[in-house]
Amino acid sequence: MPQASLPLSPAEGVTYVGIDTLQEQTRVKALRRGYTFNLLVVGRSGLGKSTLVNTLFKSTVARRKSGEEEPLPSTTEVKTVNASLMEGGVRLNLTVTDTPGFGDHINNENCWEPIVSYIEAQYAQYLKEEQKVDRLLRIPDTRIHCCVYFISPTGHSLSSLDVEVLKRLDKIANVVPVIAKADTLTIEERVAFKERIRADLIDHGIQVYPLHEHEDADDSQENIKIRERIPFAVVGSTTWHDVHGKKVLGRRSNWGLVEVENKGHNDFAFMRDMLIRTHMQDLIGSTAERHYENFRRNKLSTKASIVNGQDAVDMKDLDESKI
Ligand SMILES: Nc1nc2c(ncn2[C@@H]2O[C@H](COP(=O)(O)OP(=O)(O)O)[C@@H](O)[C@H]2O)c(=O)[nH]1
Ligand SMILES: [Mg+2]
Repeated sequence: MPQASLPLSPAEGVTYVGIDTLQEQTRVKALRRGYTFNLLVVGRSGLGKSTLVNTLFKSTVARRKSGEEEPLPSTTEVKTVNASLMEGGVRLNLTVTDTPGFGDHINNENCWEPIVSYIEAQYAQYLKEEQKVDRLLRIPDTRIHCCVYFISPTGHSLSSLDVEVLKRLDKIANVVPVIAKADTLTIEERVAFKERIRADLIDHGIQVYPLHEHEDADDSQENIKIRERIPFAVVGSTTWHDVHGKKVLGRRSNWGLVEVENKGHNDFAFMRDMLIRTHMQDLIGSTAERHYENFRRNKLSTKASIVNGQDAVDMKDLDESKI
């Protein structure tokens, strides 16, 4: 009988199978398909959410057109802004959803419900598509891959509303907390405020992104640096200013200019780099593997117990209204 195993090394002069092309095959396929990345911004009115969304678009979309002014989609009425970017042959479909009006009432009891429902509705939609007999080859992904939570720059600590909302959001999505309007705090105030917020997060058992689970040695080096900076103290602006002949986004006051993308001035560029350059794939992956999976497991086990409990449940009764 001949040997069953094939010698794989071309050096040995025998069959070359080509397993080493798998990586390239995967890469080419991913590039062709492109990526979808969905962000949600959450926080009280007036904290600069819409401004930050526009800043993010300007610094990623408009920047590509040599800093020229580009008409921006309005986020006051339309809550979702969308851009399709193409760079180095990679297509990215970037969507940012704004949640106006959150926490604006005197009684903010359950004010997080519309946000939680929105996130869960996207999971439910995906699950519904996945369960269809004739499934789409590629299910449109509207799941929220990252939720940017805006903390008011009070310099004190997290408010009780922040704690209540964060406790709910961290169970269902990747949460990145940011200190809004960081230009209103001094450097010392920022450092102390960040420390207090980190302590509050630990005290309340709130898990923010990046999570410790499943990270390997390379990730953890990078993540340690990010964790030292979290919550990112950000500044947003959609106004271009001229600095030594270069156009930069910034906020001008009587005492000087805060440059949005200057890492010495605030953490906006750190946040953007994490979201777009270093952790996008991980945010997308962990949403699918962890948060969506939890949702799916809960829904399907509820369904299963309903079916077991009532022998003759019609599958029609288990449509999306119960999901
Ligand atoms: N000082 C300061 N003001 C900001 C910043 N971002 C936005 N603003 C201002 O805060 C106000 C409310 O901003 P907006 O983006 O509409 O907040 P939203 O209600 O959270 O969407 C506007 O006057 C903005 O110009 C910031 O980073 N620093
Ligand atoms: Mg707004």
